Amino acid sequence: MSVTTRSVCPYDCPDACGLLVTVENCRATAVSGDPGHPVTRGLLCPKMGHYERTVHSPRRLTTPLRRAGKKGDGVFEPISWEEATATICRRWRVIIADHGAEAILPYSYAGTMGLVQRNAGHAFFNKLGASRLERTICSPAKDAGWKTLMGDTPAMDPAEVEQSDLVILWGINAAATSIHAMRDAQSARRKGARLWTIDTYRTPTCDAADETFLVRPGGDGSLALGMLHVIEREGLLDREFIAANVLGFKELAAQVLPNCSPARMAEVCGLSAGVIERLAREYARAKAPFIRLGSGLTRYGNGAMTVRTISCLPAAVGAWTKPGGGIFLGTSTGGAFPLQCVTREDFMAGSPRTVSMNQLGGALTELDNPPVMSLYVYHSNPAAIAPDQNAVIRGLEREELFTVVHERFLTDTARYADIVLPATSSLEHPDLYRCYGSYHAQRCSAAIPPVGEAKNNWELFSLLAEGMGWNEPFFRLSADELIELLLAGENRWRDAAVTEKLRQGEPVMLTPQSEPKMEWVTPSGKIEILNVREEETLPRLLPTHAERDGYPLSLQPATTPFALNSSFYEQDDLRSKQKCMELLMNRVDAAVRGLADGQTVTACNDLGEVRFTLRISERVPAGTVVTEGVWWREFIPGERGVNALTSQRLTDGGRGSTLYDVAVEVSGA
Ligand SMILES: Nc1nc2c(c(=O)[nH]1)N[C@H]1C(S)=C(S)[C@@H](COP(=O)(O)OP(=O)(O)OC[C@H]3O[C@@H](n4cnc5c(=O)[nH]c(N)nc54)[C@H](O)[C@@H]3O)O[C@H]1N2
Ligand SMILES: Nc1nc2c(c(=O)[nH]1)N[C@H]1C(S)=C(S)[C@@H](COP(=O)(O)OP(=O)(O)OC[C@H]3O[C@@H](n4cnc5c(=O)[nH]c(N)nc54)[C@H](O)[C@@H]3O)O[C@H]1N2
Ligand code: SF4
Ligand SMILES: [Mo]
Repeated sequence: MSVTTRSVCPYDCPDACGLLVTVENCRATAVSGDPGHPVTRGLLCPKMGHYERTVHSPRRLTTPLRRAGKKGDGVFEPISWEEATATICRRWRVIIADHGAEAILPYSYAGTMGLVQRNAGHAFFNKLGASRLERTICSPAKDAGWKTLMGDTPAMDPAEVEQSDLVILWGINAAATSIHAMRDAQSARRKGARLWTIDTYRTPTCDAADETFLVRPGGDGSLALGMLHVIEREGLLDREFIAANVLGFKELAAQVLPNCSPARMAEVCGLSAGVIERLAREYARAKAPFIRLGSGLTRYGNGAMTVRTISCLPAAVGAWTKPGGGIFLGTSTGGAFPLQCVTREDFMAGSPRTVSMNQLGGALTELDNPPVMSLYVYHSNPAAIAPDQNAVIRGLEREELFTVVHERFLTDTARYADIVLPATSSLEHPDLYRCYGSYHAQRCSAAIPPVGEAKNNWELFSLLAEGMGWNEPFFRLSADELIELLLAGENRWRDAAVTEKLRQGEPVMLTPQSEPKMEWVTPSGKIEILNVREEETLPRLLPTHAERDGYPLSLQPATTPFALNSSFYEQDDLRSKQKCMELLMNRVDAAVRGLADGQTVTACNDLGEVRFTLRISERVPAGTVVTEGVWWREFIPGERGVNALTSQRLTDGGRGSTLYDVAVEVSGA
């Protein structure tokens, strides 16, 4: 007999799609987009069309494992759950006695976005007194840049895009990473809007645009400054809006913009002065220009400043006054559910040290007082996704480091574990989801029983709490009870009726907090182009890190439609659509180096060397090379993936990763 159940896509994607899952004999047999979901409206991305192939993949881990070979070899033997948890707790007690609890480091990110499962370890590690992980790999520079200018002003409603007459997808590969934003942008285009993309190479998103502008990596701040210069010089400002709503435009115009002529900015961003002038004029003359800002351009040494500078554009032309006008970076619905009920910061005694997840390599190999003696990884794959892979792997190879990995698959990270624990997929556990690309939320129950002996994140932390001998009743709550805590009460986002629908598993729209749109939640009550609380009081041109590294080519470790970070490589058909780990290079750069399409090449810099298959491509401008996806080691030609070339350096604001701020040289062989 087959039944169809509602579920939610758990992945780190802005959309948290509503799913319909067909279940036969306790197995998921088909997955489709929920046509009744207000945002998904039946449309799923190619990755999730056969989610059942991930859930029931023969590669799934089904029992706990103990290492039976050298670290990294991937040789294991099965053990029972009792033995696994007893071993972990025993090792941790010894480490705590010898070095203190800070010698234990949790590492997790966003394998699942569900509020319970994603945050399941926080209470446990708070109580343990472990080192705290700064979870900043994705795009904290975006928030930092926005905050400098806009304070706590809530995001506009992205659905307004349909009322815009000029849509700019800026540093976002929406066709791969935000398919519903792409659908809505195309819908605006059908109604007459022009669609521009601004990227570093021609992504699939660019194919759908009227025009594409390719900038030098990390050069968008100069483009925005050049546009502001022209807008000011040619009197295209909305002076009335600025007088009433903006602090410091005069200072920007007097102190910064004079040095930002299109001719000068052209040298930095790579577009011609004429194009910068045209962009400025057309942007300023649009009735309701809408910018959707992605995360690509934030992962640079100047990322926060770039976001801050671009965000000045709608203020300069008064775009905010029009329905459909403004800039959208992502929603923040944090206030809708009281997350502290799950994270339990109150369990923390003292103030353990903090380790940046972007500097795991350094933490494992260089930290002292105490050194990291145990690493507990859950729903993340740092051996593949974290910057400076060589440092991370040197750390994971340390014989005395006790590593535990809770995973669905034997990932690059799990291969280095002393103990591997099998994790459930999202169809096997309940959770509550909100999202960062829109305002919907949904709760779901398990659709099928756990595959093999897999356990979910929360169950496992309950077991570990028991193993540590803790009597705290919190750890005996079920995942459903935690969801109830999150749903308790009502707030500005959700009234009783919305909360009841959530209880029933229906997708709901939370009430956006962006009405009225023109209310600036900053200390001055205005958009603060001049922010005297910052070290840099005004936006200005900042360099990237890599431009000082001395290598000639900018490397973009970009996204693919057929994977999500290092997830989905278990699906053979999705992987084969990506072919192999390619390096896209312009014909000119290939000719200079004597390289031919299809050959193996090595990209290198001071951090490492990585082998790729060369693909000569007109999608990439000269001076830039691109690789898409974060491949598992078993499927690549060499020993290292692209992150052997990315660095542990941080962004100018938000302490984010600088994964796109990379320079390399490429040679044959
Ligand atoms: N299919 C798929 N979907 C995903 C993901 C995935 O890996 N695959 N990852 C998920 C995650 S975790 C995230 S954070 C989001 C990210 O989604 P996006 O915000 O789209 O971020 P990216 O795809 O990393 O980068 C967006 C674009 O920025 C470009 N870019 C890089 N540097 C610059 C620059 O200096 N200037 C400009 N203008 N453009 C630049 C890149 O070439 C890329 O095309 O997507 C999520 N969704
Ligand atoms: N070169 C390069 N590096 C990148 C990026 C890039 O585009 N290029 N993107 C960066 C960005 S934006 C981000 S956000 C990070 C993402 O980095 P991660 O958050 O580490 O993301 P994934 O690679 O998807 O790995 C998630 C893992 O969680 C596991 N998992 C899924 N669900 C569960 C669960 O319920 N429980 C447990 N225990 N495990 C589960 C999956 O099997 C998968 O192996 O990577 C960053 N690194
Ligand atoms: S990965 Fe994103 S677009 Fe694809 S199904 Fe999940 S939420 Fe939707
Ligand atoms: Mo991300």
